[in-house]
Amino acid sequence: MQIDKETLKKDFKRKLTALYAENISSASAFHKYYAISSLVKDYSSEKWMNSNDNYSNKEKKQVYYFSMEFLIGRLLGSNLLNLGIKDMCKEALAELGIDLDELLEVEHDAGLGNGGLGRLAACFLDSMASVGIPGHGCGIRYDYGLFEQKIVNGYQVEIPDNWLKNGNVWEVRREDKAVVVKFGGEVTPVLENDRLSFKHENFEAVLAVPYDTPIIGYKNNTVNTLRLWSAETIDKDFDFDSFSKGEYTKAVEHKYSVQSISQVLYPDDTRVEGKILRLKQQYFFVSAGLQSIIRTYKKMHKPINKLDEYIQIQINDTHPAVAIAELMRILVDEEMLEWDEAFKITTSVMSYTNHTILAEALEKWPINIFKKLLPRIFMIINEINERFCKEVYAKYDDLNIVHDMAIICDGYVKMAYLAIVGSHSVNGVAKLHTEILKERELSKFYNFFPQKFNNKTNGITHRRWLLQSNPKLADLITKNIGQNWIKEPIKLINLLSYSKDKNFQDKIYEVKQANKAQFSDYFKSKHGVTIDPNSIFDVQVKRLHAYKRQLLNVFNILDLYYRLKDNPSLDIVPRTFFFGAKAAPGYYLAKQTIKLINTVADLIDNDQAVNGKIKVIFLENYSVSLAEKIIPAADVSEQISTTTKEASGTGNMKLMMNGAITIATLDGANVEIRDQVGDDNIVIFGMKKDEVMEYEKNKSYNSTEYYNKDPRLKRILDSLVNGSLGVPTSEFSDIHKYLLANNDEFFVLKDFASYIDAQNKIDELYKNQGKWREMSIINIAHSGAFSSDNTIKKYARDIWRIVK
Ligand code: 26Q
Repeated sequence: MQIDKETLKKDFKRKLTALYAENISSASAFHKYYAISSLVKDYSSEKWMNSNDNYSNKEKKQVYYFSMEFLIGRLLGSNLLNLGIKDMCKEALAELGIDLDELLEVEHDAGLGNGGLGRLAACFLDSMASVGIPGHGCGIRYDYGLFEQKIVNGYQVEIPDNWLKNGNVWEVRREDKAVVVKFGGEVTPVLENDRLSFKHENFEAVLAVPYDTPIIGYKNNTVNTLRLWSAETIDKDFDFDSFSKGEYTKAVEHKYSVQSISQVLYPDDTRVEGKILRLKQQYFFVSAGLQSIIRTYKKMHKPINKLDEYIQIQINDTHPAVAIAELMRILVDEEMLEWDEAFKITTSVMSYTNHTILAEALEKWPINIFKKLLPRIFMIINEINERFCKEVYAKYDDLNIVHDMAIICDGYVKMAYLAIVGSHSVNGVAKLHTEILKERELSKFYNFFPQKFNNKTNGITHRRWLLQSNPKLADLITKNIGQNWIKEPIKLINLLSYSKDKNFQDKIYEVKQANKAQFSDYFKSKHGVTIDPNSIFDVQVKRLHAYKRQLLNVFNILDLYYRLKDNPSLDIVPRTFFFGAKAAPGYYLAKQTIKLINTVADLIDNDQAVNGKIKVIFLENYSVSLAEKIIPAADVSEQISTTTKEASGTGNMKLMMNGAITIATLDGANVEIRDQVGDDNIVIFGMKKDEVMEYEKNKSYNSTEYYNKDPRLKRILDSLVNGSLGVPTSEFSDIHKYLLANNDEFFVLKDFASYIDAQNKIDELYKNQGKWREMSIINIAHSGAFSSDNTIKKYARDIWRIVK
């Protein structure tokens, strides 16, 4: 379907009237947003249907990305862009007196994720559709996404994110495709025709209803599907049994208990708690997803033992790892396959991506909880475990190794081990991360299954993170190297020949200044606060975690503040330090760090002595849509995690792609960014991998030594508890204690001096604008290597065995 401006205008007016019985002059911005979005969805429907038909007619191999999180953000802008009708639509609406940009701002973010892992899933969906891979998402349609953050008196306050309150225009409810998921009850083996089968009784049956969202590829007619499952009671509103017995409260209680399964995203991405509801969420969407995949597969009339030739499932961290046992259940109990054959198919279908090496984030479930909620699944995992333990014993003849590798051990079911044993591929998300998994965290599994381990460095979609969010830069690039980079992002490398071109450097600077001014205007109108667009925009945006070391950033700011107080004529380029970070609601230290950032912001604001040279801005409610505003305006990208702790990072790639210069430790994908741009175009500081590992092994770090040795650190740490920050002395005593009495787990004090040097180097580099702009261009030129299109092609080739 070819849409022109006049058609769109006509369609839009008709839509507004059909939906709301309104015309343009009477409709609210939200109604106009909803009408245009509904129209965009109409325009994509035929492509969606055709893609589905094409996949089933041609019997194409389908990939399913199973994830507890999809951090999509807004869809109107990216859908218009990918359909190739954005400019036309903007003009058409302008002719009707409507500003498209205003409508884009009305859309509520789909915030169904915590951070990196969920956003990666969203970038992968965009890339799979855009490179034409039949790849779909499978997850949970949470009623409430990640909480909205408000800052009250410097503290984080969480507000529920009721993102569906005005409806979600993009989704289609498909009640005709609902399936039943069973929890609890008892399982008894029965012998039938010489074969053991398993009778499941007294279970709780929950209805899983899918809501589908089209995922539109970039100008290629491909439309894939994100299928999110919602939990409902089978007989809709209440349990009629209880109702008819007069037990009214019980009747509605059941309804609420069922609905609670898909009610809310867990907002914690650090410490895993053995919460039964979370396990219920996991099995709920995994079982529903697999049932629907198998049902579709069987419509093709292919033999079940060829499943792996047509279906591939990627599990996003261990959260959906129970899929391995659920597929075994379907193949053995329902499709009547023998165990060995079923296991061969299962491992050939499944692959697992690991996103973390922090021990406290590795999922394990107490046996008693697991067994009670998923009795048959537990039996299956037990069987997988027993067979695996036998193999390990046969190979090593050593019970200690069996103990270390057992899936069920010490009272727990270990999901990472299940994921490894039940998959044909285990990948880390950056070279360094994969090395650490192989050498340390999962070394025993690597020795046992070396062929399964591989690296797939993360990526980001350059369509959202450059083309859409930074149109000025995108236009400038296209003017100079043509538009091929949009379909082939690696072509950004052609910018290299302009890196020393004075004229182009000036243009790059103008774009950055325009983006900074635009952000300052936005911030002024929203918060009434003035930001100097001529200051360096120094940006640290990511979840708040001790290992990400927002504290180190704050300490540099405090040190700079004291230097300015001691010497008001200190020659530095004015700098604005931006922080955007949500803390898990139960993560006390992270929340105190937010209070500290805001306290330092106030201290500086209220001090004439620093003369507007530095400013601290806490960006409330950091989210995908806010990221799209701040990243194009960033000069400096803060990637300062303790080396070995950040699996990859993806914000680092977004910022680089927008021309920011990275100040970083050699952690996660920062290493690969350094390898791309070279040491001269990134500022590296801090401990290296071997050093961190050495200290951890020997337990030889003593933070107090650094406090005693470095008067700058002494002054900063003392200020936390001596009242000089303008808050009661007790306010930050726990941060103080964490760093000194508890010995600073993430080496903030140890890396402090080298970080300060690196920050001084940033200041020097910025003063040399020729050099700075050249660096910026070199970074943009190399950022094509981090397009998730490249990443996804590698998954397709190496893991999913898709030949294109
Ligand atoms: C697990 C169990 C119970 C409750 C919560 C969780 C949970 C939820 C989310 C555990 C971890 C997460 C999210 C992890 C995450 O976002 N990891 C990041 O993944 C990115 C994409 O690979 C990497 O770039 C980051 O380095 C990594 O921290």
